[in-house]
Amino acid sequence: MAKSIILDCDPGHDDAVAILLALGNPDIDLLGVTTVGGNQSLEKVTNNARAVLEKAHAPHVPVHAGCDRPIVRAQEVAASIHGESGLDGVELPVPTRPLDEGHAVNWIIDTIMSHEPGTITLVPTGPLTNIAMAVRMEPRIVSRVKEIVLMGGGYHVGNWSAVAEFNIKVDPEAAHIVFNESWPLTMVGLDLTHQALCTPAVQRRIEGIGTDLAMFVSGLMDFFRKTYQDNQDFDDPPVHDPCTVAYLIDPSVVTTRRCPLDVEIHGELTLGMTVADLRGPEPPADQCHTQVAVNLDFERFWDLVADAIETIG
Ligand SMILES: [Ca+2]
Repeated sequence: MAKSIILDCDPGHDDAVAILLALGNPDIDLLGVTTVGGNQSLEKVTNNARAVLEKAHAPHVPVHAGCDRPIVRAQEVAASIHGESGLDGVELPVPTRPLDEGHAVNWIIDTIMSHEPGTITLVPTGPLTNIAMAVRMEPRIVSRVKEIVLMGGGYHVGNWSAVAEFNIKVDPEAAHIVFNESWPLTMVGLDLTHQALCTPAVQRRIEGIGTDLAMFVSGLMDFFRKTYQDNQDFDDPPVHDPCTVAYLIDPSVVTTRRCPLDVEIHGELTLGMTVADLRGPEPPADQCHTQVAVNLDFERFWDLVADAIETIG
């Protein structure tokens, strides 16, 4: 049976690929997309999410806009990586479906509470503001969610500071709330996603699919490569967000290690750092609800992404 997911995102070049992987893989049932201010303003990322669904012939998928800023801190966007629109480098179609009514936080709560317990997986690939707000408004969602698989953080490196990753750094209080609830949580952080490089060979393969959508993805990757070369000292862009969906499709694509995790919210130099306690033997599942992603099966990951783009057509 397909896994039902809610994708909570801030598209974002890599968020766009995560949406496509969720749409194009038969093992995922994308219940809806919720948006959060992050890579760009809420208005822009919400438009981008709708445009990507339109481009992928999936305007039927609901989109609900959520929080437009972090819980405590001033908003900080990633225009240096994703451009002024949040999805620079391609022409975006105009969405045909009106934006769905209802705040994303309410929709997330209502969707989880109206489905059977243990059937919905939350996949956040932006700042964790919406998820933190949802759990504060309706704590019963914690025991009803199957699991959370999020893109964010890292146990060795950062990208928005020496030790903090963007999604966590811009709303560390939200991340602190989400990491400290008891639901099973997998952190797909930079340690893993920096292995998901869109190399020239990968990009040529995607272009080889030959569809308008494949060329759209390639256009996104051209822009993403340039900003990663200019701002992050990478040759090829790491396509972070779809690693979460790939793990849900096939857990063998991503190896994991169970360990206690927490988020630093007081540090002067370490604000937004995800602190993983990797000492000692791996704790048993009943004593530790969090795990980190470690190794990516690169070939299999890009097979899944390419297959999804081809399937969507
Ligand atoms: Ca994202």
